[in-house]
Amino acid sequence: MTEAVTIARDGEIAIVTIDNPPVNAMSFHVREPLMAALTALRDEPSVAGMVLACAGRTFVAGADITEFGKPMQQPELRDLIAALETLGKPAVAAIHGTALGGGLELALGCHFRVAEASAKLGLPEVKLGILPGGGGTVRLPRLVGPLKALDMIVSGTPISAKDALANGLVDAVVESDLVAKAVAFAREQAKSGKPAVAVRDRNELIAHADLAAFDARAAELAKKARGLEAPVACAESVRNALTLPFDEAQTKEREIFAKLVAGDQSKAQRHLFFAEREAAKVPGVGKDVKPRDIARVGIIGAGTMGGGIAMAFVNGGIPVTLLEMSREALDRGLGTIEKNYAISVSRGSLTEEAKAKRMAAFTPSTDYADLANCDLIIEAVFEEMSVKKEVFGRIKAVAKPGAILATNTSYLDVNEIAASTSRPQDFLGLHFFSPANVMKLLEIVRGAKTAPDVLATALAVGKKIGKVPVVVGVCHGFVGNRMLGARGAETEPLLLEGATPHQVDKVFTDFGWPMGPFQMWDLAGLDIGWRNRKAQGKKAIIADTLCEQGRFGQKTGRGMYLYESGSRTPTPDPEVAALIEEKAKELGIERREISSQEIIERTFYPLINEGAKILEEGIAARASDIDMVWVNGYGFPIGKGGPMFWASLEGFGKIVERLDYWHARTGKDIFKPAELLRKAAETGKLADAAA
Ligand code: 3H9
Repeated sequence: MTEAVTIARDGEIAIVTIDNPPVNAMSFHVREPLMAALTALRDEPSVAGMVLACAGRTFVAGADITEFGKPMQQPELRDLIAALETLGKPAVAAIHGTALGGGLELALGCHFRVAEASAKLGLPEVKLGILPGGGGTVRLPRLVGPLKALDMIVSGTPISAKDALANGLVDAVVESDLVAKAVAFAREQAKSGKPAVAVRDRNELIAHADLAAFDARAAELAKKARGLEAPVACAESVRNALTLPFDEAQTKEREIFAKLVAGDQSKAQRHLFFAEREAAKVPGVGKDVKPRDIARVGIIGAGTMGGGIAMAFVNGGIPVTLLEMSREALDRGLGTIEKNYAISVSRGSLTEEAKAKRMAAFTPSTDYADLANCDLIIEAVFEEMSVKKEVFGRIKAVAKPGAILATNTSYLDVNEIAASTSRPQDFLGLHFFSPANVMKLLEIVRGAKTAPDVLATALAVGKKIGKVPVVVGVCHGFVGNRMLGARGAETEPLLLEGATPHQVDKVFTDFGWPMGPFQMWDLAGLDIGWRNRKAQGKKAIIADTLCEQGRFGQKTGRGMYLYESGSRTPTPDPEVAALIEEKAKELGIERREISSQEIIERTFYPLINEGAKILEEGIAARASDIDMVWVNGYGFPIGKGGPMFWASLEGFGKIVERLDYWHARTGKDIFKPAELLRKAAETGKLADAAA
C-alpha cells in the first residue's frame, strides 16, 4: 500500500502529496501523517514554502463521510488547518479535480490556491444535511464576500476554477503542469519576503458587510429550504462570520455542525448519498462488464413522454431519431420540444445558439427504416400490450444486431414484450417519469433474459443523461407505481369515513411531500385515472363521480378542489364535501373524526409494507434502491431519506403492530405485514433480498 502522505522537495519548496484513493477523503489515516508532515516542515529551516497537492483523479473531495457518527479521532481537520495557517511560510494548495467540503476547507487553510482550469470548488455539505464544519462558513466569506459565500454554501453547488478566480477564491488558474506552477508560485511568495497572511486574518470583505442585503438573500434562500434544517443553519453560520470575531464564529460553526450531524435529517441525507452509489452496483453486473456504445438513440412516439425522453437524450449530448406515425404528429411533437427550449432561453438557462444546436440533434422520421443506425431504440407509444408488440415487430425488422430495444411501459409485463422480439437478451424496460426531461428517476426494468452488458449500458447512459438509474425487476407497476398503488388504496375510504381532501393532503405536506395525493390527482388530471380504471374495470367512487361531472382537476378549474380564475392554488370546495357525505350515506358509512396519525398509518404504512414485499420478491435488490426511487421519482422528502429509511426511524415494531391492527379491522391485503417487515421488527434491521 502506498503512503497516504508523502513529502518531496523541489529546492527550498516542499511538496506534500495526499494519496487516498478514490477521492482523497480526509480519513484518519490521512490526517495523522499530514499533521506529522506539517509539523516537520514548520520546524525545518531549509524549507521556505510548501505546496499541498493530491495524487490520483482529484484534490481532497471532503471529510471522510463514513467516519461521521463515530467518535472523531485526533487530529481533526481544524487542527490541520490551524497547522497550515501557522506554518510560518507560504502554503499553496494545488487543486485539480474537485476541492469539495473539507477539501476546500483545507485549501482555505493554505495562504494561496492555484487551480487547474478544469477544477471545481465548493462546499456541498448542505446536501449531506450538515454545514461545513472545518471553518468553511467563516473563511469563505473572507475571500469571496458574504453574498457569494452564502450562495455557494446554501446551494452546495461547486463553482468552476474561472469563477473561483474571478471571485478571489483562487489566486491563479493554470492549463497544465499544476504542481510545477504551484511550486513556482510558492517560491515567488517565499522570495518576496512578504508575510503570508492567513485567510482568517483577511477581513476586508466582511468588515462592512451589508447585513440587510445579506438577510434579504438569506430569507429568499430559506424559503426554498422546504423543511430542511441545514440550509438555514448554513446561512446562520455565514452571518456569524460577519458579526462575530473569527474564533467565536468558528466555535459556533462547530456547535451547529455537531447538532446537525447527529440529527435524523443528516443521517437521511448521508444514507441517500451512499444509496445513490450503491444503486449503481447491480448483482450480476460486475465491473468487468463493458457497456455497449450508444451514439444514437431512436425514440418511437413524440407525445409528452416520447418528446420528454428525446429531450433528455439530446440534453445529455446523444442525438435522437424521433419517429411518429404521421408528419402532423411529428410536427406537433417537435413543436412542443421547441417551445420547451424557448422557455429555457427566455429564462436565461439556455442560449439561442445552444437551442439551435439541440434542435438540430433531432432527426424526425415517419419511416421505421430510419432506425437502422440507432444503438438504442425506445418505444413510448400507447400503453397497450398489442400496440407495443406491433411496434416491436416493426423495430425487429430494422434494428441492427446488438442494438438495445427498450419499452417505456409503466405497468405492462416486460418479459412478455421481450419474448415477442425474439432477442430478449437485448431487451429491457426504461421507465422514465414525466416530465422525462426534468425528472431524475429512471427505473431500469431487468427482464428475465436481459444481458448483463445491456444493463451496464442502461446504467451508463442513464448517468450520462443526468438520471438516477435504479435497476428493478418485473412486476405490475415495478417498484414506484406498485408502491404508489398501496399508498393510494385508502385515500378514498379515508374521505368516505370522515377525512377531507385538504386534511389528507395537509398530513402529506406537513411531512414534507411537495403535495398531497388529491392535489396530485388534480394536477395530473382526474380523467387519466378514470380512463385507466375504466380499461381495467375498476371504480373510484368519488373521483369517478367528479369526472362524470366534467371535473378533471386543474385543467378544468375544478376537481377535488376549486381553482378560481386559472389559479393553481387549491381551494376546498363545499360541493366536493357534500358529494363525499352523500356517497358515504349511500354506502351506509358512518363518518367520524379521522386523526393525522390514522392517515399516516393507512397511507404511509402500506407504502412501506409494499416496499418490504418488493424486497422479499427480489424486485428491488436493496431497501436503499427503493428509497432512491421514491426520493427521485415521487417527491418523498429527502430529509426523511426515503420510505424504507424513514421506516427504520419510525420503528419497524410500531409499523407492524399498526398494520396488524388495520389488517384485523379491514381484512385488506395492503395491511398484511410482509414477513420481512416482521423480521425487521424483531431485529431492528430490514434485510435486503440479496442478503
Ligand atoms: C465534509 O467535508 C465535512 C467537513 O466540512 C467538516 C468535517 C469536520 N467520504 O461519487 P463517486 C466514495 S463532508 C467517503 O462514485 P465520482 C463514494 O462513496 C464531505 N467516501 O465518484 C464511492 O465509494 P464506492 C463533503 C466518499 O467520480 C467512491 O468514493 N464532500 C466520499 O462520480 C467514488 O465516489 C462531499 O460531499 C467522502 N467524502 O464523483 C463530496 N466521497 O466506490 C462527496 C466519495 O465504494 N463526493 N466517496 O461506491 C462527491 O461528490 C463525489 O464522490 C465526487 C467524485 C464528485 C468527489
